Amino acid sequence: MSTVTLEIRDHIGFVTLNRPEKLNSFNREMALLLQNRLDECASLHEVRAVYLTGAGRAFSAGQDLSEIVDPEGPGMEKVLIEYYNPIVTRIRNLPKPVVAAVGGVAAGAGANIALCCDIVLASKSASFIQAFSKIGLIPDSGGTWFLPRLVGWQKAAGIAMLGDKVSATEAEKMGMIYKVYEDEEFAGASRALAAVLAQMPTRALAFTKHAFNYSAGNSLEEQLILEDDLQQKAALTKDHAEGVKAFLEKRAPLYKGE
Ligand code: T3D
Repeated sequence: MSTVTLEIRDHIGFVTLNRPEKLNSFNREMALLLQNRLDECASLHEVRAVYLTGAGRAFSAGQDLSEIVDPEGPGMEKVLIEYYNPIVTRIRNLPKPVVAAVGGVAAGAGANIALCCDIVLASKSASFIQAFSKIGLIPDSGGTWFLPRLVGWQKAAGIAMLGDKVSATEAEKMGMIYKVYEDEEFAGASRALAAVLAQMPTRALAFTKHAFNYSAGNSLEEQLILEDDLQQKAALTKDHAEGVKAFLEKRAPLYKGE
């Protein structure tokens, strides 16, 4: 069985981290395969939303620590450059919404890969752990960039330095994630949300994502110019024309991601 599976249904690319016996911790094979799966989702027109999740009781426990102590293993420098930085960059640049469906523990790089997704959903029993400080490391996979922006400097510093286990409910309260669902509702509700995204005007969502990516580094003036540029592109899409036409005809729009 593949360590990262991709199944396409109803315009959603279901990407599943699949080493449940190791809590979906990343070894080389899984990290490179996730990159390939994300590339497939980016390039296939039929995929209009991505649903990233973990098999079994974890989203992901981050780096497979047994690989790190293996003398034949990749070593620290390679792990970031070959594994995690390309994963985070791919998720942020993927021109479609990426939903992280966190149904269990997300630790270390696993937590930060979830947090770099566009919309993070969690089951009530899930948790997020910046496990790095416990083993003498710093938050990677974009953790030092995303966390302060999501929850503010103080909360981010506490969570990163203490390595606290943050429950899904706390994470939702502090704005770290979008929504928590009761465990028994989680699978259905999170897939339903991805299904809604997959029926939306995909290119407008991609432009929105692009604008968000740049907002952290841009001045207001620069951002207004970027919005103008992207809005002009959005205005030329078939989905925009369909949205306006459907509104005037008092019917539901039928978007095609074009
Ligand atoms: O050099 C570098 O490492 C740079 C890269 C950094 C990126 C990172 O992600 S660093 C952070 C790495 N992750 C961690 O430190 C988390 C380690 N795991 C845990 O703290 C705990 O497993 C959890 C809090 C996530 C879950 O705890 P619990 O009690 O629910 O499960 P468990 O019993 O600890 O784990 C179950 C199995 O998964 C167990 O295997 P076994 O004994 O049944 O054969 C455990 O060893 C394995 N496992 C869990 N996490 C990892 C792992 N195996 C390898 N690597 C892991 N990260």
